[in-house]
Amino acid sequence: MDKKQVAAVLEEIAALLELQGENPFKSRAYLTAARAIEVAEREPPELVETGALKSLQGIGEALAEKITELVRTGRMRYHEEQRAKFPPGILDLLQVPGLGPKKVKAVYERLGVSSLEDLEAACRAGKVAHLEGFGAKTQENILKGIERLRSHAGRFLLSDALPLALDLRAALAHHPAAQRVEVAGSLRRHRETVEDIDLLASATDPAALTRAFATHPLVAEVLAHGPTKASVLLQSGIQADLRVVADGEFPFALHHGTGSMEHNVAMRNRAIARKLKLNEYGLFEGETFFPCRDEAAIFERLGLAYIPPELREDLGEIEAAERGAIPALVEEGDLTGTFHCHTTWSDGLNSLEEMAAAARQMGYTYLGIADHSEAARYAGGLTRQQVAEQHAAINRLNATFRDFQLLKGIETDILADGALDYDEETVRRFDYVVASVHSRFAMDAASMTARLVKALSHPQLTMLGHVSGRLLLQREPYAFDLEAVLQAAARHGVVVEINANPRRLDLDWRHLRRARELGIMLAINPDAHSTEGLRDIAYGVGVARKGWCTRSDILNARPLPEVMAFLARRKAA
Ligand code: DGT
Ligand code: CA
Ligand code: ZN
Repeated sequence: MDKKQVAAVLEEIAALLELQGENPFKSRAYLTAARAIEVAEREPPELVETGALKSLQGIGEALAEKITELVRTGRMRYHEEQRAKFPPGILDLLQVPGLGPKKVKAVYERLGVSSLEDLEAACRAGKVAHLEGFGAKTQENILKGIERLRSHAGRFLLSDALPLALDLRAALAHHPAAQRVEVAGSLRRHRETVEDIDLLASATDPAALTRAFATHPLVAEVLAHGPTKASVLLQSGIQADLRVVADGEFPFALHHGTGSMEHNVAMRNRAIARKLKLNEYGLFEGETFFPCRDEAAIFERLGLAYIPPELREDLGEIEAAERGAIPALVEEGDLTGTFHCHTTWSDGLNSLEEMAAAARQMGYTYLGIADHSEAARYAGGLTRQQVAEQHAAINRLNATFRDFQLLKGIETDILADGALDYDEETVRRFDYVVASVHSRFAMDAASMTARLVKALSHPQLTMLGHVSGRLLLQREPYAFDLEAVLQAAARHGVVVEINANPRRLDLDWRHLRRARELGIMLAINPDAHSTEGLRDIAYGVGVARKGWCTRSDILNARPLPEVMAFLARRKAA
């Protein structure tokens, strides 16, 4: 059993306990354990056999025993007992956006609803609106949620697909028959969600390579298998397709298979305007084939500078390439540190020391700690006393570092009225302040906009966190006027975060151009709750690149002295 499978069982138990109205601490314990397993450095079987399981944060004797049973036998009796208390479809109901365990419990107990189909029928019959605590509006939202759930079905987070795609690519690239192997499709373009994994290869023996692909250990089922093509279903439920072409065709097939469709159409039209034909097999004038070594050569043939895959969305990249105006996109290696990270002081899994060590290993010269503020009780928000203690701890650690520094930040809740947490004096003690919405998502657009704009006007605010509140494939952004919020951020000189957590990727790349137009400074933050979470920053870099950002657009791509000067200016303002 791998980490994800173990974590999924623990998460399911947490949900089932909540459905039974058990003490919330009990189900929280299972969620904490799931997260500890996910971020553990070792795989579950090793954790079990070495006895290291119990030393993980949040896993006690009883839980360790249950997890051991699961890892050794593939089953956990306790899990099965909890499952047996409900019909199997009930867990699907929890996937409906806005339908928490309390509401699921109500529709199950009072209406006998135990599947998505039942729920939809009950809503359409108007029965849900009559339940206490529901109403017509909730019923309507549930119907919308079911619809959204169905339209999301079959899409995966970039972060679920990319590591698998890279594993497959590496395995294929090592095969003796392989010449070139690349990930194509929406993954190569760094879209936030993807439908499948597209792989493209050239090989001296295509059949041998497709065979290696179809028999890879990640594969659960072979859907189709020919000499130059194969489609498989991976154990995680994601489909992966491999196409193998002759090496001379590879650049054309790669460009075509990378897309987007809209970019491809624009490129094909550009070729036609030059009396050429471009398709997945080549670039032709009449019957004459123009060999191209790589994608850059194709672009060059069409009078264009190389267009990085992230920009291929037909959003002006071809015009820019024609003018030689493709920007030098920011790279992960440009980042000097980051600002929004949690530790065991609030709801993070690793200590200040561990987070600092991990950041230094990544070559950062600073790491900004921004634990939750007092209002975020659900996440162990810091009291004023704890703020003082954490600052003392940071000072002690900083005294031991050379060429590295922890910064004292905070992620303060934006309260319902747009106020920030803490009194003026406490707020001034931080090097910087990130503010985010964590509660009361259901306000109408006008109130939510006013709330955000009010928060942005706070003189001590440095940065706006996860702007839209969306959770990809799970929760839509709250209703608000993004343009008004961006304008307020620009007016007050507030930095806007690109939250790199792969479930958020918020601000969305589609809005980054507007943010830059308004002169807004951006920061790429992992919102890490563990040392491993720091690595999520790569997804944020992908978003920044998709949004045409260069190094100069990103605050944490500047050297520390400049960052400190920026923060100090902000505080003095
Ligand atoms: P996805 O799979 O929904 O996440 O998005 P993509 O972009 O990976 O789409 P996919 O896998 O259907 O196709 C991969 C690429 O192949 C796509 O980005 C563009 C290209 N492609 C596929 N079908 C067509 C087509 O009918 N016309 C053109 N011009 N290109 C296509
Ligand atoms: Ca695809
Ligand atoms: Zn947050």
